[in-house]
Amino acid sequence: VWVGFGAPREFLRALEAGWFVPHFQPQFDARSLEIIGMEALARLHHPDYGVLGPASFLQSASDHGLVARLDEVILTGAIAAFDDWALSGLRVPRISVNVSASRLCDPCLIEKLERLSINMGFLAFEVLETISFEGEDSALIDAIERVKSLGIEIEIDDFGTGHASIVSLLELAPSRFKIDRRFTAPLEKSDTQRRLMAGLIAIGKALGIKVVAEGIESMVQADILRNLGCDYLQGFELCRPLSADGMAAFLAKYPSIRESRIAAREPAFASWL
Ligand code: G
Ligand code: MN
Repeated sequence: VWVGFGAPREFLRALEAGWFVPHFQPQFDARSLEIIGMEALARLHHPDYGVLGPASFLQSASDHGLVARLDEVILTGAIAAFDDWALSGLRVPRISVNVSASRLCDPCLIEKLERLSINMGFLAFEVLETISFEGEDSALIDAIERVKSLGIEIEIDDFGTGHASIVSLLELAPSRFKIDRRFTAPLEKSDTQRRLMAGLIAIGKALGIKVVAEGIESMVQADILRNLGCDYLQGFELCRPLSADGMAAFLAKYPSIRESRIAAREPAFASWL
């Protein structure tokens, strides 16, 4: 069993050896089922333990003060994959990368982003809702404004589970927020949960913020969310996270998958409302 990196230098060595790579999971338009974006997810390709998710390394990254470094490696890898797909004629409208508060407030971040001297219009940063957005954290708000001015969009991750208030949503004006999968899981069974989801979606509509529902694990959930007016969907049922190469293969065959999904889905049924 994997016990994590004991020392900062072990973690650094793994970073430098290229053990950390982004995997990718698409976000789909809830109506057309077209791919509208792609979330980059950090994975550790461990030579002994195989492919591991953040649960097995985020704590040691944080203990060793290396979360910002990890974020950087994943961002660079995600941009490289995006370029590779484009060279193969596989068009992806946008890539979303998870960004920690420490990375956002790293004074070098903006410099580095500017040095990439590329059009940032295809890039979004996912910021965890558990980061405090309240007034006292003006450094964070400033950092977010600078990131936005480079053309990078902001997405609030795990909406509904952390500290983000409606006031801070107004202040931040993100392009999208992502409703945590704990709100998606009970949709089929509970009328209360469907009404709650309708309310969360209504917050997005009121504020002009697009809504992404996470953790879609059945097409019934996808149908319910579409009928509730949710904009975008992400989850195992639509596509599991895949390596860059795996995603290239998925992208190539997706048009026909999409056709069969559209043909199979339920027509709008108001009874869910
Ligand atoms: O916090 P964040 O939303 O960034 O978490 C993303 C994680 O959620 C990824 O590691 C991914 O593997 C996982 N994930 C993606 N889709 C699903 C899903 O449909 N169900 C579950 N249980 N997890 C998912
Ligand atoms: Mn995320």
